[in-house]
Amino acid sequence: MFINWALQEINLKIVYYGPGMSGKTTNLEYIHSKLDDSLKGDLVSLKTKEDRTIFFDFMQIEVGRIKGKKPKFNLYTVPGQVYYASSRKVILNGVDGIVFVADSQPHRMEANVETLLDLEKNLKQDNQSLEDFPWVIQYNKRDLPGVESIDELQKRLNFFGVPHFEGVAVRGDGVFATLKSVINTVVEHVQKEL
Ligand SMILES: Nc1nc2c(ncn2[C@@H]2O[C@H](COP(=O)(O)OP(=O)(O)OP(=O)(O)O)[C@@H](O)[C@H]2O)c(=O)[nH]1
Ligand SMILES: [Mg+2]
Repeated sequence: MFINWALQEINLKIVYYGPGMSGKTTNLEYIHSKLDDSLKGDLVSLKTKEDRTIFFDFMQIEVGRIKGKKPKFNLYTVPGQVYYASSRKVILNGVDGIVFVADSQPHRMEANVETLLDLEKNLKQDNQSLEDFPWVIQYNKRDLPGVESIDELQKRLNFFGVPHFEGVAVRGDGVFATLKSVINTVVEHVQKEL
């Protein structure tokens, strides 16, 4: 969190985290395509020619007020591919809330679990933990055949019982429900600190 007292602005950082190809960038693209121009900045994406995120995607949105101050939410995605571990660490710096975008396909279960452990490890280095951090889960790609059941995903990934959402990010299903939930969770957390 960063407060600009002169402008009465609160900057909050939300990071979309998850394994490679789970749909993190697709979430931001959908949000960007639907929000009114007055509420959003440009979507900045750094991608390979195969459309994989290299460093991060970034956009800023403005919604509501917290104790008279204008909150600006800075949305980032991390690159999910295993070898971008150090980028993920850098992007997590100063994070206020996380959306974990899981891939619902059974063959990605292991990647989901590993990425969640990678996230917890990175938070720990910053003296934080998923146990008491504002975060939510999106089970994405629910449109694909043979996806894992929500029960099973919950058992394997949601060990702290955080809010969870089903998503079909390519169609926008669940994208705003997830965003609203993480924003509410972050705002609740921040209000206690102000
Ligand atoms: N069928 C289906 N495909 C999806 C869905 N969401 C995303 N995709 C596709 O999955 C692929 C990867 O999506 P991205 O949003 O680039 O994934 P990412 O998590 O940003 O991947 P990295 O940047 O490599 O970590 C793209 O081809 C998307 O169109 C979904 O809900 N259903
Ligand atoms: Mg991406």
